[in-house]
Amino acid sequence: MTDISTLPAELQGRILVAGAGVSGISIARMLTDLKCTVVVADDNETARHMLIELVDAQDMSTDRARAELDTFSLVVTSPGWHPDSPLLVDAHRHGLEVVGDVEVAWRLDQAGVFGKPRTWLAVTGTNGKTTTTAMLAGMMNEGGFAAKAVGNIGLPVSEALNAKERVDVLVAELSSFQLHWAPTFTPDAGVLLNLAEDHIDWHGSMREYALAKAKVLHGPVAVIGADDVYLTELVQELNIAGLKSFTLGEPKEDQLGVKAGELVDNAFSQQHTLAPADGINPAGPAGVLDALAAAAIARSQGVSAAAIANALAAFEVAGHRGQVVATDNGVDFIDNSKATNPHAADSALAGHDSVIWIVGGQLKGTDISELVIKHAHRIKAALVLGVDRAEIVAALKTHAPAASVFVTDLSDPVAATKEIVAEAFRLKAPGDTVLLAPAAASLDMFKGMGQRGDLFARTVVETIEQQVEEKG
Ligand code: UMA
Repeated sequence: MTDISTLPAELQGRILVAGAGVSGISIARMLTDLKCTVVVADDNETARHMLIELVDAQDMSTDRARAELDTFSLVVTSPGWHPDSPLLVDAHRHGLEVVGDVEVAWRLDQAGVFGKPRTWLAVTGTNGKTTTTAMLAGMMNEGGFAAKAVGNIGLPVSEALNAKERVDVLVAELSSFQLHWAPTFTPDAGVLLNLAEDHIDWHGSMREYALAKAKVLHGPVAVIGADDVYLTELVQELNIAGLKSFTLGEPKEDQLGVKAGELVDNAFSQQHTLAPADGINPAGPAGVLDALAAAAIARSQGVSAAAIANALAAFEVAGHRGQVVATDNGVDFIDNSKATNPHAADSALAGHDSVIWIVGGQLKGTDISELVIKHAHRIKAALVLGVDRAEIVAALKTHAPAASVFVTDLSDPVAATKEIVAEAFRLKAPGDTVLLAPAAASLDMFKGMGQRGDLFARTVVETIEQQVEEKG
């Protein structure tokens, strides 16, 4: 059993865990397993009570925790907590350190609490994080490492550290929130894929958001997407030593890229061919970029070209990231519910000539105008839903006047989806693509982007079945 006096000093006192969600449960469990004294605070009483059924911790309301701040030695916040939350603001005022679950797991791992410290490979960026993380975990496993995809992808980092079977390599998908709360976290290798406006309402500005993400570049291996102008300018300013990058073009020195249809590593070896660019799942430039990013980090850890090629051949993209969910009379229906910001919707819209675009939800402080201007020529119709619909309709009227615009004011997820899908069927003609790529988060109406995509797919399939029945 761990002797508590060997833990970092801030973990020896009474620890306040803010949030009883996925991260809160996992970090509270890890800390109580180490015999730390843990109190969990959450605005939601039911969530708190569920947590203490699972974990040997005390729970209290957020207000009470605020009143007792003097009794704590550290606050471990869940990533979704806004830095302006009264509890966190007061904690700072009391001189208490506030960190996230990733930071705590990292400190404990570095202190040797779980045996030999693990290898941490960090993946972040505005889009493509989950796919890249999953690809990289596949490559590391294929290369003979005991690796696991953790973090924002769903499995909390602390759970992987606590797992019975030792995980040697943590392939961590990290959100800007998690990085914001991880002040000293330094991965062995990190990749920043791309940067576009997202979560501005949380971070306060694009720059703060970008700087949080850039924390993954502070370790011995740092990789960025070279085709992203904002990102390349930012890293020039940050002056990061030994930077490597990846591009869809032919690789220059210190780059991975594409040459004669092959992914080529010219960063960790010289013009070394890794795998064919064709056939990568998901198809299209975004998938190739994710594969290059994952390959860069895998190569930095010594994974062979053959292992990378095998992992890519076996890789299948997770749901809601651009699957064709149905085809009807020459019209593809595509579920890219994962496009929760304009940057992701940009990749989803690219490549289609005539789109019936299902758009809307929570814009999170981002501006959709640029996206509408860029794709105006391909938007045949826009079917708009969600809390920020007025702003989206205004952008469409100004920047895509030729597009027909339909708006649903319904907020019930099933009813709104039915209305939108019925309109799509009314408008569609052979050659069109009906694309769910909302450029916005889903939580104003749906349980998450998964439910939004599932409802869309189900409603489309049911409509087609109904039409077949009516004809038959
Ligand atoms: N809460 C309060 N007061 C607040 C805010 C939250 O009491 O002011 C409570 C809620 O009642 C709830 C808990 O805190 O019980 C939720 O905490 P959380 O929002 O941090 O969510 P978790 O369940 O801990 O999940 C988090 C990530 N969520 C967010 O970053 C919002 C999950 O990413 C991640 O998979 C999980 O940790 C494990 O690491 C999800 C996500 O949406 C997928 N991420 C964003 C994205 O991908 O865009 C960043």
